[in-house]
Amino acid sequence: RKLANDLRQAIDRHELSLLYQPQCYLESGALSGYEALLRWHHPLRGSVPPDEFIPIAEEAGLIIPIGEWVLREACREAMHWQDDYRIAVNLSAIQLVQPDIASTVTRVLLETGLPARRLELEITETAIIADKARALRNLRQIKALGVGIAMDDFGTGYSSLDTLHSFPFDKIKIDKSFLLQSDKSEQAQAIIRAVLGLGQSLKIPVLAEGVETEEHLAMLLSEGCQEAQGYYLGRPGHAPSLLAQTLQLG
Ligand code: G
Ligand code: G
Ligand code: MN
Ligand code: NA
Repeated sequence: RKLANDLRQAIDRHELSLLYQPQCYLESGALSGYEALLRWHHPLRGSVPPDEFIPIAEEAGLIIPIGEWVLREACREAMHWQDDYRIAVNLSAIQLVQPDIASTVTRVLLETGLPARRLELEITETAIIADKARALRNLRQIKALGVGIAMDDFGTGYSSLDTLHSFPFDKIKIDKSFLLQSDKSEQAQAIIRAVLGLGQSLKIPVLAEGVETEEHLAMLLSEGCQEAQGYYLGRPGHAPSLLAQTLQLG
């Protein structure tokens, strides 16, 4: 309860910020884009993890203004980059079923000037299942703008295959838990291979999350995975435009 009240003022008090984690093409090793990851610095508690405050924001209805802030901030940041990398933004289930979500995305793109093709929205299966008809209608409208739609945390929801069947996703993100367990679990390796095969059959590029070692990277490359993200490739960090400025100064 208390946290929800504090969260209500977090935007105005500039306590929210975004970190950016690189996503890379495996074959060329080139950067493909960044995922924006929300952080909250609470004045007394310090850093509160998103796993903790996003559910609170969702319950209190605050995910609507916070989510719009994230979207605008991420698009604005991406406009400062020299190259036209993609910016990936997580969308909560609550945002996804708002009747005006497509017009919110349209407005933010117009306000910031970001070309639609540079934006990708990451949606979880659970988000779609909550109100499937409405979620799919909104996703179609957003996709029609030219915005990419990625299925996030793939393999952890309860109806992965049905969800893939319902909507033409532009990307599948294999949940990091599979790669993290793959060192010790042949089952986890088999699941990764199966998802890569699924992506190939459906002609949907697959991004593997949780790449923490060189071995992970080598395995994904040999199995034909298209993209990767993880600590081995880069941790979530400060805005790339700020880094570029620092490099120019130094
Ligand atoms: O960055 P980190 O691994 O701590 O993120 C934890 C979880 O919070 C992930 O599931 C991630 O998708 C989610 N998350 C991070 N930023 C956002 C955001 O801006 N909006 C939503 N809805 N979820 C986010
Ligand atoms: O659910 P989503 O995919 O949006 O969450 C991304 C989260 O995964 C971020 O909070 C990020 O900090 C975390 N993450 C990114 N790369 C790695 C990694 O290599 N290992 C682990 N353990 N977590 C990661
Ligand atoms: Mn994500
Ligand atoms: Na994920």
